[in-house]
Amino acid sequence: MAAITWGLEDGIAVMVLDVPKAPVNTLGRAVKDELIAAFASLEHNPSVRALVFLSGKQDNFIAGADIEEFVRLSNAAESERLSAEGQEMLDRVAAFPRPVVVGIHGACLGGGFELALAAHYRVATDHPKTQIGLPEVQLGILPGAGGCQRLPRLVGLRAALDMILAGKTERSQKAFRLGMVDELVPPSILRRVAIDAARRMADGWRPRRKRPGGFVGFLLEGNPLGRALVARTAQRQLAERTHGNYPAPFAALDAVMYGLRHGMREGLKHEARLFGQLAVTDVSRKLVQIFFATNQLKKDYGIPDPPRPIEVKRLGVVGSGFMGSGIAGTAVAQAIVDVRMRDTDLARVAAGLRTAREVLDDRLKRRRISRYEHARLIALLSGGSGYAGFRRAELVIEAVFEDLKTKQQVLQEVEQVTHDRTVFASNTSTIPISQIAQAGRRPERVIGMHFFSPVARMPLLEVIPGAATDPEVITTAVAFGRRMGKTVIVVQDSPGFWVNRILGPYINEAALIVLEGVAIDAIDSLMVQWGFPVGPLTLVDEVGIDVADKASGVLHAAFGERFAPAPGLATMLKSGRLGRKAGKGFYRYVQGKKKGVDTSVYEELGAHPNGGPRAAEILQRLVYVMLNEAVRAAAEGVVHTPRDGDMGAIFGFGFPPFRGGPLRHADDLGAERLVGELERLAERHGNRFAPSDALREMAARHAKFYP
Ligand code: 3H9
Repeated sequence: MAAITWGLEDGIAVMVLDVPKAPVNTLGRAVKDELIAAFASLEHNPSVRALVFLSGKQDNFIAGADIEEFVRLSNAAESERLSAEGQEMLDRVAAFPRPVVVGIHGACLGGGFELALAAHYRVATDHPKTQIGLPEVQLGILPGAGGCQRLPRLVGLRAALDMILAGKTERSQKAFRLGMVDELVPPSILRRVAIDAARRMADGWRPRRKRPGGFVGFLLEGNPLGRALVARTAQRQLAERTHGNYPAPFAALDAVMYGLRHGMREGLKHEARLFGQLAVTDVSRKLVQIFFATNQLKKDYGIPDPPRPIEVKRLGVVGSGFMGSGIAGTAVAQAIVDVRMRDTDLARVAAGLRTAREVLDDRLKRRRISRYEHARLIALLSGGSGYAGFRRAELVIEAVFEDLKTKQQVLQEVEQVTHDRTVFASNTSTIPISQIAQAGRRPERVIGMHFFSPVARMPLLEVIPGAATDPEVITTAVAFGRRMGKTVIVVQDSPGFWVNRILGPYINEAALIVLEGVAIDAIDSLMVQWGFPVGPLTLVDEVGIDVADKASGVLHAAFGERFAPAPGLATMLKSGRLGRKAGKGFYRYVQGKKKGVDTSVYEELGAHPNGGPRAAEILQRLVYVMLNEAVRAAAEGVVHTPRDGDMGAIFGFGFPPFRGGPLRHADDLGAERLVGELERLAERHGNRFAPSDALREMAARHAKFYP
């Protein structure tokens, strides 16, 4: 079956791309060949006055080049060829002797947008599904089909770098404002408007585009000196953002600047060369694996033969503190459900509703929703000091104080006011779900949904079935988590679940290293260089030292000495040093802003920041202690697959994506090497480093997590 079909409508060739049996259009080799052949045959067709290019998919224009093809590329020369062929195809579009107009509805990304850029006029729908951009650097590559050349020429250097270097995708309204598309229309008239534009262009009309970047753009970008300044600034910002761990944005910057200096032809060649080098890097391979793992997780319910989830239309949230209101606000914003909050007194409920509303205000501010949508969503939020409004809820999430008795009592109250099929989810981070469920009449309807703070921003959700949980309850929790925009992993009901279990030893080790005389910010900055978004001590300040202490107590009780909390943390707690929320932790915070290390903490801990172990040793201790625990927990079945474990760490606390996750990183280091190094660390620093049995066994069998 052909992917491309076309028909002639009154002198306008209307070409439609619809890759058979594929959920989205991609530009794989076969499609490219068809496209080249179609353009070649129309070039010489005298009846064709102009061409309109559309997608036949319902909500997708083109998702880009076929990423599956990259995985099969084995060397830089082959990858360079792929890029050069993509460029040739789009040159054909650009050089088509009659006007080419694209009508864009749905995702128009990567190679898809590069095709649109090669066309002569772009009409896009104003629908939220229409997302336009060049996300390539997020896959560790660069726009390799002319995107690094054509976008800066269309929208100006600064706007193009802003898109390309961050791998940004914009909604069509913003894309229109930036000049990435020429016209914005409702979906129902896209085809007609595109054909009209093609007809007008065939009659000689040409769009008049404003100078990209305006007057300042002209001053800054219209001469080599100005451009060099823009490039230097971009380079500096990239170095700050990536710490040199991600080569793709630097290469993309190089491709853009080279093209502006040496012209389009040479620019394209350089772009293809750099694409070739990037596509076979380990970083790109890891990022592509994450892309596919994310897609697999979207369909995986964590159980065999998953039953249909219950469709949640009404959500009850018990507890209107920071977590409860974050859950409520995010549920309204993302899943667009009716949310009823409940807390013990009305003042708390009012505060919770205000915080929940902030999630919506933020979306309005960032123009993610319109004023009208904002008002409509706010109307979905309500609350009270009783359980009124809970009767018809399909799902109730509790986010009350982290205490078994309190949670059990809430479960009993909720059971009294809801129907038999209502799912009760606990947002506990430490308490076993089966213990909470014991107190209820319907333990099979109880499950854990462990969100991370702040809920609106943190992308992971751990779903934890208890011993008696019904499969339908699992699928309902997973499906609702996805509707809330989360990446969901289903994990075992075991202390700390997955994320806190592997995070615990890492944070604890960081605190021990402070006691050995290393400066707090030195430890954090080392781990940021290694690829984490924030260091361990900043992270614990964010989470709350009281919260971390509670989790650490649970892990210590469950797993013994290797989780023994670092001495000194209890002292910090006693003096009210709870982290960011208290204005002081390892760092000081003034009006919510981090203001450097709170040096008085050293005194409180009895530490002297005057040396301590070397950087390489610190790094090894922090990373290896986490990997050891991750391997142990994975072997216990805390996660179903290594993929879940790695995605949990990447999305849960920002394990460096370019390292692929802790289990993939353990594979890269090799179990034998890990065992050897951990034994050495155990000799010097204590038994907490002793390699787990699981790791020893892997080493003996030369086994890996991934094939
Ligand atoms: C590029 O273009 C390079 C060029 O510059 C130069 C080349 C020379 N390839 O996410 P979904 C699959 S790089 C292969 O669930 P949604 C996806 O795996 C590319 N497969 O749908 C899934 O498969 P399955 C730059 C792809 O509606 C299915 O389609 N482009 C591709 O939630 C459905 O996907 C990107 O990085 C692809 N390009 O979201 C965009 N895209 O059903 C990547 C999708 O077997 N894609 N699939 O699991 C996306 O961001 C989202 O898929 C999209 C749709 C927003 C398009």
